[in-house]
Parts: sequence; C-alpha cells; structure tokens
Amino acid sequence: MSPSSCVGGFTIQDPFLSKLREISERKRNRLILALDSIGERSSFGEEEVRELLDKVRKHVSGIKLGLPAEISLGKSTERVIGSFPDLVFIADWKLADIPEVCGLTSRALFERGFDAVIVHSFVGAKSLEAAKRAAEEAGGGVIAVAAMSHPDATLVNSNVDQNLMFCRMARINSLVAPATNPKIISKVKSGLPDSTIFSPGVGTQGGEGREAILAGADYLIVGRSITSSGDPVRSAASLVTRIWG
Ligand code: O7M
Repeated sequence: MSPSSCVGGFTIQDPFLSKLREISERKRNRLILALDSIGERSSFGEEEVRELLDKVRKHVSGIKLGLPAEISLGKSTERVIGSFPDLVFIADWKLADIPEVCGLTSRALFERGFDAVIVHSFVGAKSLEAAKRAAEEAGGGVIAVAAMSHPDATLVNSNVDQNLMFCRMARINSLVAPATNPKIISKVKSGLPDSTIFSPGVGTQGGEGREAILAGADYLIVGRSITSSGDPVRSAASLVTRIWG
C-alpha cells in the first residue's frame, strides 16, 4: 500500500490515499465505515448521521456513503463532510456508465466534498480514465471495483484479469476486492502488487477481517456489524482491537 505507487510503469501520486494513510496511521486503524443504514432504517436525517459519526470517528478512518445515505442526506451531505475533517469520505455510487457520464458524475461528487469516488471497472478503461481525470482536477481519488463479495457476483468475479487490465490502463491503483473470498484478494494483489485494496463483506456477509488482511487487503469496509448493532461505538472499537490490536 502506497499513496505514490507504480502501475504499468506510471508513478501515481494519490492525494486521497495520502490523506487516508495519514488519518489511519494517526488513529491506528484501517477501518472504513459503510453507511447505508442506521439500525434497520435506510432513511435518516443529518442530525442522526452527525451523532453517529461523532460517536464512532475515533475508531474509523473513513466513511463510505452509499446511495441510501446519499438519497436521505441530499444537499446536507456537503455539511456533514465539512464537519468531519478527520475522516475521508468516499462516494459509493458504483458508477458504471459511458466515460462522459462517469466524468460528469465524479466531478459533481468531488464538488460535493468527497475525497474519492467508486467506479465499476468492468465498464472499461475509458470510463475509469474519465473518473480519474475528474479526480486529478479535484485532488481526489478513484477506487475501482475489481471483484465483489456477494455469492451471485459470478460475472464480475470471473473477469478479474480483464478488470485489472482496465485499471492498469487507467492508472488506477485503489481497488475493491471481497473479504468473503480471500483467494480473489490475493489474485488482485498479485495482479497489481502496488495497489491499495479495500475489502467489504466482513461480519454480516461472513467475511473474516484478519483473513482478508492476510490475503492482501489494506482497508476493511464494514457496515451493518457496526451500524445495526445496539452499540456502534463498542462494535467498531472491538473490531479495531481484534484486527489491529
Ligand atoms: O458490512 P455490510 O455488509 O453491511 O456492508 C458492506 C458494504 O460494502 C456495503 O456498503 C456494500 O455496498 C459494500 N460492498 C459490498 O458489500 N460488496 C462488494 O462487493 C462491494 C462493496 C463496495 O463497497 O463496493 C465499493
């Protein structure tokens, strides 16, 4: 894992990864909270989100805002992001579109204050490049989905080599690979050795954080095991202690 790394002969300076690394070293965890729901609800207000983030901020390095949260928060997302400078904010819209629309959407998300956007890699190098250009203009980052965690992800997971080739072509070295399938994490890491891997699927989906890290994951993305637990602070803190001591 390096904020400046070499992909396909190109050196990549990534302000998003630099910021994330600085925060995670200071907080001594590599945990990204996936905020899709609070308790059982996927509809919530700004105050509720602020309250949750204020409580867990010490134990997490970043927040991945999924579409349910973004739809709930709307324009107030900007205020929430501005209030927590000690967290990175990742927009998880899993963009999968033509290059022009990937670029436009990424630009709009960076204007909203996000540090990084998530794009599907299967759409091809040009779409990834468009998001990457928007990220470079904004001083942000792009994370590409190389493989997925759910049992049905057969199509995307049987094309990992192709997905990685698109990432290499677009000079993207931040990738998503599933904690539910450590073999795929290892495959992604050996395909792009300088990459930074974000691994979802820990806990509720059955993945084991430690196994994911041993396989090559750099950051764990965890949602419901924290947000749906009766005590999100305790859940986040005990996960951090279990994995990073
Ligand atoms: O811990 P959970 O299961 O409550 O949440 C997992 C989060 O990770 C949730 O926000 C999903 O959208 C995301 N995710 C997966 O669960 N599987 C994937 O393959 C990919 C992602 C993801 O974050 O992609 C960017």
